[in-house]
Amino acid sequence: MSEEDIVDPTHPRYESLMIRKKVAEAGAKGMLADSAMIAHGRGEAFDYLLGEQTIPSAMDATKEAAARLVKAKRPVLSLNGNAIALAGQDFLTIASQLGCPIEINIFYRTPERMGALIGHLKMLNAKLGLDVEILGGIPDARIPGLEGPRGACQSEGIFEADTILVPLEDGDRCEALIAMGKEVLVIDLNPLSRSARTGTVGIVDEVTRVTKNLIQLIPKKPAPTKWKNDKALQSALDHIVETMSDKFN
Ligand code: PTJ
Repeated sequence: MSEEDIVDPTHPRYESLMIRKKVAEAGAKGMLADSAMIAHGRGEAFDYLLGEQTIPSAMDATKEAAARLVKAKRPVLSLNGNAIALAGQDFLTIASQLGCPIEINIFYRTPERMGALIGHLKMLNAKLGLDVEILGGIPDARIPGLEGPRGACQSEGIFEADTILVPLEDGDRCEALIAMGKEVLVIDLNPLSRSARTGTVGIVDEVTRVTKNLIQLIPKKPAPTKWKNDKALQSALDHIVETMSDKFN
């Protein structure tokens, strides 16, 4: 029995430990980058500071992202290893609600990882009875300004998309997509990350909470606003500072 099999449901950090377990299991299946757990740990640290909850500014950002995805002519969900491991099933549901493809676009690209990630999403597609198009396996275009395999993308996916949802994205790619003139909707627990700051809308929240919220919000077809991303990120930072200072008062 592995340590992940003996998570006690009464443990105060049960939810967090179960999410960590998902990352460990996906790693064992060859779906993840070697540094995936480190990236996850960084996210956990920020989530702890946020109180492991969807704060009001994050809910506003999620509503804004839902509105922009619904309004988009060619939306795409760009998923990396961690996003698929944590919320693959929910992302398929969102893609099906929007009638858009998912493109697997990973930083550390190897044929083995791509095969494992495509296989995992296809298995979930079948389990849910969905037929979401999964792109990324046969790239035929490049994101300008991104060298090497991580710039590879598909023309009917990311390359031609007008609006892209990018969870746990690296800052370079977010900048490159913005430079292509796209609306980039970022999910990142770190309000200071380059992705959160560069994206059109930065959702400072844990990816599994965001997907659950998006599934509720998309059918309501909210209207986009004149979104001020800096203001929302500042609000997330203020929340962290206020919560931390309250602990010592
Ligand atoms: O699958 P690949 O090859 O594309 O690689 C994916 C990782 C995540 C390993 C790679 O993109 C990476 O190293 O990412 P970074 O630069 O560590 O950034 C990850 C960001 O995601 C950090 O800012 C974390 O705070 C944030 N993050 C981590 N876990 C979560 C998260 N945000 C939301 N929900 C999470 N569960």
